[in-house]
Amino acid sequence: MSSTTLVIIAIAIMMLFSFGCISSNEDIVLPVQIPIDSQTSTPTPTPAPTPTPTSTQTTIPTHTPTEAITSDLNNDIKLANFNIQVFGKSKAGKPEVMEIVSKIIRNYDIVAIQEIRDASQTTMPKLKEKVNHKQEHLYDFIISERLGRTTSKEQYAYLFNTSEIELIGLPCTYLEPLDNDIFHREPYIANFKVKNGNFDFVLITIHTDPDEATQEINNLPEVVEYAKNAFQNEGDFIILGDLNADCNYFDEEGQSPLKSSDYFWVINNSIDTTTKSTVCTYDRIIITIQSIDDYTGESGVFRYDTAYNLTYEDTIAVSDHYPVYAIFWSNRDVD
Ligand SMILES: [Ca+2]
Ligand SMILES: [Ca+2]
Ligand SMILES: [Ca+2]
Ligand SMILES: [Ca+2]
Repeated sequence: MSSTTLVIIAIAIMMLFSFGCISSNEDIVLPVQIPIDSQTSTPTPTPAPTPTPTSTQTTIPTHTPTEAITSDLNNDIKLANFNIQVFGKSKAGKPEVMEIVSKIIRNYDIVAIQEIRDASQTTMPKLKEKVNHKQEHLYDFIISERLGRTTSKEQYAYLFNTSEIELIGLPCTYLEPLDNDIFHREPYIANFKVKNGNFDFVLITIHTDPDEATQEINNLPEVVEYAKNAFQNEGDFIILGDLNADCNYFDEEGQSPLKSSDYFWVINNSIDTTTKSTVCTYDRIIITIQSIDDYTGESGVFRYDTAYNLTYEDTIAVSDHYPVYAIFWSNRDVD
């Protein structure tokens, strides 16, 4: 056998065993199903509204938050995370709930969603239709496979405004090492880029299992390493999700590998992300240090109950979580 033949066989074997995310490559044809309404309709995209004054804001000292507020609308992108508690057919059948969820989503350019429980796979298409509201908006979504160790499966989704954000590369769920079942629901990883600027970033969303939240949170740096390997040209990695990162499930003041100097916790410990009586910072946005210069310094929890003047019953009918959000510059990226 010639050495050339051996090399060809070796390459073929490597290709057979390669798995996981494929790094961004313009030649890749995406197998993910993204029905693009935007190609068939040409309404003028409506800019996302500015965050309501009812939102609690946090700042980091090196940045002035007022910059974000006074900036041109086209110079930033609004990212949010929302656990829409048991989001499935039952909730999708409640128009008033879907109305509020849609209204919340339209405040942001991209939203990571957790706790989709929907064997029928009809809830996210229905939400997208509602968000787009007769083609006035151009949102689309990508969704993970159904994940979980038990028969109760959950999916993650990213819902994004296609006039502002585009998907690049191939999304994937984190592939755990053999014989090391760390995550109940493996994080969902996807690479995006803003259309009117140069900010590109990888999102990593997770809904941790409450009972094993600490272990799962402490293993998230491994997921970031995996994502860095999959998207080698990227410097900005953003972990966002319902991490259950507080109260009985996680010591938010304690040590964690995710609290190393490589990371900045955008949503700080003082924020209450629960709609019920508990005061817990379960939902988080955590960025790699390379993203600090892309972060405007503006973030917080979106109190949709006060923003939309909802009763307690109407509020908890939507979710037991509030969304959390962070705003990034669309044109200051260097990596
Ligand atoms: Ca697992
Ligand atoms: Ca970047
Ligand atoms: Ca807290
Ligand atoms: Ca960056």
